[in-house]
Amino acid sequence: MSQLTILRYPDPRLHTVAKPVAAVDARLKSLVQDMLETMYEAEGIGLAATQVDVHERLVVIDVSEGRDQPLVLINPEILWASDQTQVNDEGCLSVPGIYDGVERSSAVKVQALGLDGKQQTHEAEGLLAVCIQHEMDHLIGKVFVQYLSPLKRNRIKTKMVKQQKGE
Ligand code: K2U
Ligand code: ZN
Repeated sequence: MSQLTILRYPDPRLHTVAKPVAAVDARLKSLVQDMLETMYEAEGIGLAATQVDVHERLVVIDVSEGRDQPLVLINPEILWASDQTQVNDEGCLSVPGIYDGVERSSAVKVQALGLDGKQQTHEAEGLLAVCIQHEMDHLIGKVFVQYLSPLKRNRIKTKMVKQQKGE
């Protein structure tokens, strides 16, 4: 297993639209393990393949207290999202140190392949629902700061660029 480099906003590669995973094979299973190691090390509760510059429809999530219940979603599709919404403070491993409110559906039903290659369906609410929606945004090239005002987004972009220049 190895730790992967997480792309930092405003890296344009974060805006790549991911393609479907073609096969749940040894390559993919190795990538999943590397993504989980990277997520746990970064103290995240989710990570999308887009964030590690792999542009395939794959996310890993673990919202458990014990950080020992990983959820792997391959080719995830949202089947249903509640009309009821909630504003939650969100962060992102690709936008370190930035947190702001984002409105999302309070509950979702998602279908995906598991690591066994079999179709599975998950009904989620609360933090898991937020995380699933956040990660699936990554797969279509969307970063949570795009829900914020242009003023806020430009300030965040300037801050991230300075951070990466070591200023
Ligand atoms: O995609 C990512 O960068 C992972 C996010 C997922 C996430 C964002 C917003 C709300 C829930 C999950 C990171 O885990 S951001 C760090 C974090 C950790 C715990 C709770 C919220 C955010
Ligand atoms: Zn993120």
